[in-house]
Amino acid sequence: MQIRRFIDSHTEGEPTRVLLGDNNAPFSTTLPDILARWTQRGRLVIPPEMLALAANPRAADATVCALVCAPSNIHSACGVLFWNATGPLGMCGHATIGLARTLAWAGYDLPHVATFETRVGEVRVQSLPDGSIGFTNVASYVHARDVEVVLEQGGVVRGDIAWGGNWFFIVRHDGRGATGKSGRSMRSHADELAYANSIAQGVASAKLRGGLENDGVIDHVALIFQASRGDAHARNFVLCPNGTFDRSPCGTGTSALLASLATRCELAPSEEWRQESAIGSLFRASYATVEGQPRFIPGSNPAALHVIPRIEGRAFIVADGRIVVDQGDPSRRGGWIEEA
Ligand code: PYC
Repeated sequence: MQIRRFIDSHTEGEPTRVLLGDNNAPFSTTLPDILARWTQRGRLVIPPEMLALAANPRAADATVCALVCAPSNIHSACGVLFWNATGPLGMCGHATIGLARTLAWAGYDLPHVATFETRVGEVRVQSLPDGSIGFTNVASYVHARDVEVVLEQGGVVRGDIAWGGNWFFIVRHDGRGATGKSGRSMRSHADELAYANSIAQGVASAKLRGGLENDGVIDHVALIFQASRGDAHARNFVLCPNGTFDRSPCGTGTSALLASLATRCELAPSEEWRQESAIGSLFRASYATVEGQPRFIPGSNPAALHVIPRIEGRAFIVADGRIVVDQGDPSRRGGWIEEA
C-alpha cells in the first residue's frame, strides 16, 4: 500500500494523522481486507513503515494514525483503522472526531449522520451547528468492579476494568459519588505519568484481563481527578499503550467511565457529563442504555449493562501534506529506537 497524503489535526489537544489515497480518496481496500492482510497468526500487526508514520521523527509521539479505507457496505461512509507508534487501537474517540473534521476539510460530502466502520464496531458521527463533532461509540460496559492492583513500590489501588472501544483500568480520585474516598486534584504530568505507569505494571503483573473484545488486553489506564474547570465534572489523565498520555479527554476512556458511572448509579441515561483532560480541554458526554435495557439496578451484574456513549468535542486541522520516503533513511521503517 502506497501512502502519499496525510492531513494532521488535533482534537482538544490530541493529534490525529489521517492517511488518504491519491486525490484524497479512501484506499480502495476495505477494512476487513486490510485486517485480513495484516493479521499474522491471529494477531493484527501494523507494518513497521505504517507504525513509523505515528512516531518520531515523523510525528509527535502521542499521534494516532487513522487509515481511511473503502466502505465494506452501502450504509457506511468509510472504514478506518487506528494505530499509534506501538500498535493498533480498537476504537479511538479523539481520532474519530479528527477524522470527521478532516474529511470535511478534504471536501467529502458526508451525510448528516455518517457511519464509520472500525475494527471493534460501527460508530456514527455528526457535525454540530457550533462546529464541534459528536459521535456515538460502540457499546461500552464494565467487566469487573473494584479490582485490587498491588503496586511494585508498595500500596494497593482499586479500579474498574471497563470497555469503551479499548480496555481501561479506571482509578478514581475525584471523591465523587460512590468512590467513598476523599478526592484530589491532578498533580504534574510527570507525577501522574509515573503513577499511571506503576498501575499499568501492576495490571500486567497480576495478568488482569478484560472481556472478549480485543483479546481482553487492558492497555490503557485512566486516572480520574477533581476537575480544575468550573464547568467540568472530573478531570482525567489517560495513559496510552505507547507510554504517552492523552491530551484530549479520551473518547474511549470517557466511554468506559460512563459505563462505570452508570453501574454505580452516579449518572442517569441522557444526563450530561463534562470530562476535562490532563491539559484542561473538554468533551461533553452522555449515554443511552442499549435498546431494551433499563438503567442499572443496584445489586445486579454490572457486566450485564451495556451503554451507548455519545461524545462531543472540537478538532482543528494543523497540517496538510505529502509523505516522503527516502530509501536511504534508516528511520523509514521506524527502525530507530530512542533510549529512555
Ligand atoms: O480518544 O479514544 C481516544 C483515544 C485513545 C487513545 C488516544 N485517544
